Amino acid sequence: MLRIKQLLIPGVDKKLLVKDAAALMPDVSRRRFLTGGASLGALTLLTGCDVVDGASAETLLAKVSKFNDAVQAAIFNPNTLAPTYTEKEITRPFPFNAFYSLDEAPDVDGKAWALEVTGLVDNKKSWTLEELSKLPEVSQITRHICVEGWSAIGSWSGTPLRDFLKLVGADTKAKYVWFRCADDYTSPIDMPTALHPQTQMTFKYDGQLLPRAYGYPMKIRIPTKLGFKNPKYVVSMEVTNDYKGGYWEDQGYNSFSGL
Ligand SMILES: Nc1nc2c(c(=O)[nH]1)N[C@H]1C(S)=C(S)[C@@H](COP(=O)(O)O)O[C@H]1N2
Ligand SMILES: [Mo]
Repeated sequence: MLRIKQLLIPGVDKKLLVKDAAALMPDVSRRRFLTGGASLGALTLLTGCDVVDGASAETLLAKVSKFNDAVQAAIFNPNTLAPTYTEKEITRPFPFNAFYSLDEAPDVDGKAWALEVTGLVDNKKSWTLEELSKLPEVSQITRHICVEGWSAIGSWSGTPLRDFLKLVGADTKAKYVWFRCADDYTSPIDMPTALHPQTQMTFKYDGQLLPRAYGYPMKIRIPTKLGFKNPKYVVSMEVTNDYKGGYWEDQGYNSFSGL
């Protein structure tokens, strides 16, 4: 089973580190950090400083202690961009993760597959992979941060979700876009995040057709959110005002889980 286990920083108690960092935060950041689950992953997202990859606990705490009003304002701006990286920084091989092992991952037939678009949209229809492949393509090299305590840098290409939502006439005043997946995974994304410039309908990984491991034929890539809010093997997208829950959200992970 190719599953990445939590890597602990030698000599550092993860829980204590998270607690120490929280204590250093200004009130607003601390509140959001605590309601977001206060995990090492959330700390990585908040600081852009990856303890798992070898930054020391001191480096991380120094960064947190420099949180000031400007940092705070940026964190709560829905247009804050996640950091981007160079080709050379890509993690190889990129990890696979799901609530099961790789051999159990959905084996989707791209020719039979279609993306269902429903809910508060003018144009309710299903989109074939061929139709979707004609949409404009952009690429990003960003860090994926899993709440379980690992992170990895990868390269994803596809169409900005906000462009697609405009194309289908989505009601962008609705609260959520709710995704369902071929493996029965689900996740709701709040509308400001769905409209974030880096939120992507992804069809390629590292310049190649999205491999089965990473969500063929389509995943949603959201670099401003923790990994579990990046649904793979997506089969439907619903624009809705109802909170419909999600696989990890229903098990107590905070639905916000991001910047
Ligand atoms: N459909 C589906 N999407 C999913 C998951 C899953 O189990 N099923 N796991 C999530 C979690 S917890 C993580 S960390 C990432 C892992 O993505 P990767 O395999 O591309 O690294 O997928 C997310 N999206
Ligand atoms: Mo994850």
